[in-house]
Amino acid sequence: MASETDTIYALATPPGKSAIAVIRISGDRAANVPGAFDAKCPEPGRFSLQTLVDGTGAVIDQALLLFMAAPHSSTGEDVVEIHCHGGVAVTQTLLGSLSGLAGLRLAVAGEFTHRMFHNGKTDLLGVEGLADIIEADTGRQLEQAWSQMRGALRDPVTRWRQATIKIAAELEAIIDFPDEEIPASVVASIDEGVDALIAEISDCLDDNRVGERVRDGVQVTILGPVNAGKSTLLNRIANRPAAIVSGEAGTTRDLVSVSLDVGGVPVTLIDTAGIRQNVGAVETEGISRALAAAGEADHTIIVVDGSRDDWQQDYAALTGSAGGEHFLVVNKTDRGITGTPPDNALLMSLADDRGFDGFLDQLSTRIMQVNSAQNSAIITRARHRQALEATLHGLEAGLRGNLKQAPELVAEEFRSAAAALGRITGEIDTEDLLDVIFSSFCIGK
Ligand SMILES: Nc1nc2c(ncn2[C@@H]2O[C@H](COP(=O)(O)OP(=O)(O)OP(=O)(O)O)[C@@H](O)[C@H]2O)c(=O)[nH]1
Ligand SMILES: [Mg+2]
Repeated sequence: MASETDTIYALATPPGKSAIAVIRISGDRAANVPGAFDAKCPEPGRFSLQTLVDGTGAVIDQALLLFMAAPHSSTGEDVVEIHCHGGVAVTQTLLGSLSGLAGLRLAVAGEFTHRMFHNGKTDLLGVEGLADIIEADTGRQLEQAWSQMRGALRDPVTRWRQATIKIAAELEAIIDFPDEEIPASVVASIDEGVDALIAEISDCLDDNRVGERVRDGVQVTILGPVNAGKSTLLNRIANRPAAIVSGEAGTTRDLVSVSLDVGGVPVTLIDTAGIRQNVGAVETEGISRALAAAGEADHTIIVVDGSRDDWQQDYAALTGSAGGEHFLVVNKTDRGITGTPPDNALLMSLADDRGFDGFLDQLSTRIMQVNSAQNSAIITRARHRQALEATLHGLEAGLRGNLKQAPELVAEEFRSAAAALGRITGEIDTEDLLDVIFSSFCIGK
């Protein structure tokens, strides 16, 4: 990232035409910016309507200016906001003029939030929560992002970290007196404390990845032999003709995906090429994409044509490729069913809509399971999970260690557990993490 002492600016609203656009300026020179347009910098915390003019005295715009003096701003620095009219010429002229001012430069992606973090305005969980608020497409995602901002993970992590540090410190105090035997009561109390921490953290990890799924969405893949009615099912669920349906086997080649909102959980539903042997290069590629999409899925819907003699073999052959939980849809029951379907089969006829409502209920219930387990929805990213797993690893290793013979090794395990917890909130070695996190931000954030 370029120099952290530069004053930075960026359009905070999307480019294009709008009623109002906001340009944000942060840094030591922010308060001088209004003067460059022959306007006055308002009092801190006050809006003021000002006419902004260019070097020749021509009016660029009449805009509301807001000044927030350091440290009472989102970045912790002096911040000026220009709420101007959202025309292309207005914003481009203002941004062009800003680029010509000494000591000012365009912010890089995520730089405002980066300064917010560096100036102690928020921790890493706050930064991630902010990104999630902006990215939220469904109400459930927004609710989760706010609960994250408010400490759903920060609070327990802080508590666990303090408890772990306390245990390590107790041990180190004992190590300072090597000649004395560690009292049994101390050993018991350390073991008890660590056991309790392990139980709580394991419980938190055992959440069926609810938070990550709400944030990232759930992938549902439709898999099956050619002509079984997969594309018909996708269109029925999406309520529009998203995929081509025809009686010709091998109609679908590429993946066709539609986005759905199932009770606030974003769902990507993917239709795939029918699976069959001995086909041309294009269809073979389609089939390998189908199998890859099924492998990655959280839920796979296997659709077979129940009127065909070999549908049970088709089903058996596909279960191994179905990622996540799978369910079986035996379609075309209007033509009769060959053999006895297994108990888990959902009998359906998309020709006359029979069985569709029951199927949809089942699909929603499975996806909503994710939605209803709200209490445990506090891990929203893989990095949280990895850090908690590392914590657990350290605590368990500490517990297994020999407290009497090698207390310093045990203390070291507890220290590493505490460090893993510190990485979640950003108290411990964050530089490498920051680059990963801020790379997902856009300019102006
Ligand atoms: N009789 C009957 N026909 C159906 C039913 N569902 C779909 N079809 C028909 O079966 C044919 C194949 O349907 P598709 O949805 O294209 O099948 P697909 O599984 O996507 O096929 P591929 O893309 O070739 O793998 C079409 O003519 C559909 O109208 C059903 O329940 N009963
Ligand atoms: Mg198809």
